[in-house]
Amino acid sequence: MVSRLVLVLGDQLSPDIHALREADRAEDVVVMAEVMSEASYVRHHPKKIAFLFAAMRKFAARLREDGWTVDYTELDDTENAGSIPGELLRRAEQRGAAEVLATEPGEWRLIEALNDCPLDVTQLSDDRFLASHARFEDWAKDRKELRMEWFYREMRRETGLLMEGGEPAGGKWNFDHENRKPAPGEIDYGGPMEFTPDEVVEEVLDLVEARFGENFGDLRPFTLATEPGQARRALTHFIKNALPKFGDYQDAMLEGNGFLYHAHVSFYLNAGLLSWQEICEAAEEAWRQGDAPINAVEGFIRQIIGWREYMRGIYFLQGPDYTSRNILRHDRDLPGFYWGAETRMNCVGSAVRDTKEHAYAHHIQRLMVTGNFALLAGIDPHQVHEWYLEVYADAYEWVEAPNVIGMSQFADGGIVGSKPYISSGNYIDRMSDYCGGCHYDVKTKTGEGACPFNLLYWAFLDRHRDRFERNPRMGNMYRTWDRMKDEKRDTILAEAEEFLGRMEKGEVV
Ligand code: FAD
Ligand code: DLZ
Ligand code: SF4
Repeated sequence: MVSRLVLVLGDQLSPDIHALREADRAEDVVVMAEVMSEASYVRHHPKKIAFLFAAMRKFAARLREDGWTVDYTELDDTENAGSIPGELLRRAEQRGAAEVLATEPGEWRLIEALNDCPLDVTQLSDDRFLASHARFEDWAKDRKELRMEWFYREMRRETGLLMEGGEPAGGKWNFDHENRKPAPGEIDYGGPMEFTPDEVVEEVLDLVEARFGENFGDLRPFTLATEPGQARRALTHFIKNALPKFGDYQDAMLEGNGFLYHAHVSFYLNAGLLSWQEICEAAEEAWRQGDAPINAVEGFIRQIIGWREYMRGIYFLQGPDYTSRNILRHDRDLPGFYWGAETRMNCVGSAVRDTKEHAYAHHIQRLMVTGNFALLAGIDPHQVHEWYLEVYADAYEWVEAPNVIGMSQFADGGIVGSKPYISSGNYIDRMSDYCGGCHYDVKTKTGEGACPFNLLYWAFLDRHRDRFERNPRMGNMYRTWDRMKDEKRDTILAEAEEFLGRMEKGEVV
C-alpha cells in the first residue's frame, strides 16, 4: 500500500516540479504515462511526440536514480489505459492508493479531466513561472487594456533582471526600435546545436514512426536535445554564438534558414528541461561581460519574462472558452498548402517547409507569414489554432492559444493586441528574401502576378471597416485605401475574391 501517486506530465520534466516537491520519495509513487489521448487529441508533428517521449523516458530514469519509485507506462504497453485519468485509476488500483498529487496542467482540457477523475486529485500550482495566476489577476484587475509592456516592466522590477539601481539598464526599458533590421546577406551562425540520437531516442523514433508516421512533419533527422544537460549546452551555444545578433535580426526571414539568430529553446523551456531563470541569467551575464549588446539581451529577456509570462496570464485569465473566440466571424477552411500542398506563394511555402522539417519556425514566420495569411484570408481561427498546436514542438495551449487566437488572429477582439497584425507583401519583402524567388510580384498590386498579400490586405480592411476604421493606429491605412480611385478599389476587391475562390476550390494559388 502506498499513500499517494504523484503525476508528472510530459511537459513537467523539472526535478523540482511542485508535485515532486510536496511528495515523499520514500512513500509515494510517481506516475508517468505515454498515452494515446495526449498523443492524438491533435495530430502532433512526429518530432514533437518523439521529443516528449524520449525526454519523459530519460526523466523517469533519472528520478529512479534519485531514489523515486516510478510507474512508467510506454505507449505500446498492453495494459496502457490510453488516457491520463485512466492510467491514474489503473495505478491507483495496483498500488492501493486513492490520493493523487499533480501539478496543474497547461491546458484547460486536462485540468478539467483531472477534476473529473474519481480519485482525490490535488492540482498544485505550476510555479515554474514568474507570475502566479493570482499575481497576473492582480496586475490585470481594473486595467482597461492589458498591454504587455506594462506587465513586462513590473517583471523586470520584480526579478531585478537588467536593472541598475532601480532604473532599466542602458536607460531604456525597451530597445525594440533598434531591432528591426532586414534579412542580412550572410549569416555567420550555423544554427542550433544538434544531438545524435542515442539508444533511448532511437527506440522512441521507431515507435513514433510506426504509430504516428502519417502525421504531418518529418520525424528524421531528429537532432533535438532530450535531457537537461544537452539543453544547457544548446543554450550556451546560442548565448555565445547567436545572442549578440538576436536583436538586430529578430524580425528577419531567410529562405531555407528558419533559425537565423533565434534561440531554439522554447521546447526545452516549455517541457521543463530548462528554466526561465537559467536562460535569462545566462543572457544577462553575456551583457555584463560585454559579450552581447543591450538591444539583443533586453529584447531576448523581454520575450521570456514579458511575452511568455503575459501569454500564460491571458490564457488562464480568459478561461476555457478562449480557443473558440471568433470575433471577426472568419469561417474559411484552412487550405491544403498549410499541410504541404503546393503553393505559388514562396513565403508561405518556405515557412511551411521549415515547419514540416523542424517542427519549428521562428516568431515572425509564425506571425507575419502563416498567421498573417490566415487572418487576411478569413480562415476559421479555431482551425488555425489547431494547426499551430499540431505543427510546433513547443506548442501547448497555454502559450499557443493566446499567440494564435489573440496576437495572430485577433479573434479575441483585441485583448492581446490593440490592432491586428496584418501586412501587405511590402513588409515581407522588406524583412526577407522570399519575394525574389516567388511566382508573384510583390510590387504588383492588381492584375497578372499581383502578390496575394497585397490584394487580401485591402480586402481585409474593407471587410472589417466598421470595427477598425476608428482605431487610431489604423487610420492611415484607411486614408490610403480611401485615396485610391473607385475603379482600383473595385478591381482589388474583385481579384481578392477571385483568388479566395480559387484557393477554396483547391487550385494551386
Ligand atoms: P526566440 O525568438 O529565440 O525567443 C526566446 C524565447 O522567448 C522563446 O524560446 C520563448 O520561450 C519566448 N517567446 C518569444 N516570443 C514569445 C511569445 N510570443 N509568446 C511566448 N513566448 C515567447 N511559443 C511557444 O512556446 N509555443 C507556441 O505554441 C507558440 N505559438 C505561437 C504561435 C504564433 C502564431 C506566434 C506568432 C507565436 C507563437 N509562439 C509560441 C511564440 C514564439 O514564436 C516562439 O516562442 C518562438 O518562435 C520559439 O523559438 P525560439 O526559442 O527560437 O525563440
Ligand atoms: C503533448 C504530449 C504528448 C504528445 N504526449 C503526452 C503523453 O503521452 N503523456 C503525457 O503525460 N503528456 C503528453 N503530452 C503533454 C501533455 O499533452 C501536456 O501536459 C498537456 O497538454 C498540458 O500542457
Ligand atoms: Fe509572399 Fe507576395 Fe513576396 Fe510572394 S511576392 S513571397 S506571396 S509576399
